[in-house]
Amino acid sequence: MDPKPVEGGFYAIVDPAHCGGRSPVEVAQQVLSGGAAVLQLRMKTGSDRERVALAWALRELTRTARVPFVVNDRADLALLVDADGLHLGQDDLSVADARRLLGARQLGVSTHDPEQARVAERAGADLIGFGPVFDTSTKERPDPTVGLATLAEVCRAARVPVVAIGGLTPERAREAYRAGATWVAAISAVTAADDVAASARAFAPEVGS
Ligand code: 3NM
Repeated sequence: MDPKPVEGGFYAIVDPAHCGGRSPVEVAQQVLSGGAAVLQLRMKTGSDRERVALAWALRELTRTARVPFVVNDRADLALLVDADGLHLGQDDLSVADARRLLGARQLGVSTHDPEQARVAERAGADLIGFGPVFDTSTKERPDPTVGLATLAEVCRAARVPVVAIGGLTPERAREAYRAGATWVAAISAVTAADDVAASARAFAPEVGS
């Protein structure tokens, strides 16, 4: 069944390195039961076989929940598991090359300053990730923190939806939605929380805006 049409909200990212030592599949289940509107797999370590196995497990869960599933970095993996989208970093495939492989699937690009956001949009990104909005210790070697004012500037200029990312908490999510973000993404504040579902719920815009 196709995913439900969604217009924004909590963009969950599950990274097995940030699940508080728990199974990422169980954490993903909790994230979905907390109403995440999108679920992205991020997995920077481990073997390809482990990555594929986890991607399939999350693909099944998201299909049952009718939530779009996005794979980070890897076009081959996105195609293999029939993901709804691919999220690209600045050093990954270009949007044009990813488009050749993925056709109409959603392509997101991580950007870290207004110029990168403009370039990604011109290149045909369907969605722009922008951050880190606040300090984060989840990402190794994060780019400089951009802050809410620059997030608002990027949201005003963009004609595609913007995902705010980096150091977001439920309280800060409210500010990010107010700054114009369509989506708010978080890793540690949700997947490392004691009550994952409750934390996911607290990121929803109807709670937060
Ligand atoms: N990308 P947390 S910041 C994966 O700036 C990622 O593009 C970022 O984790 C960017 O919610 C980030 O735990 C880490 O801060 C987000």
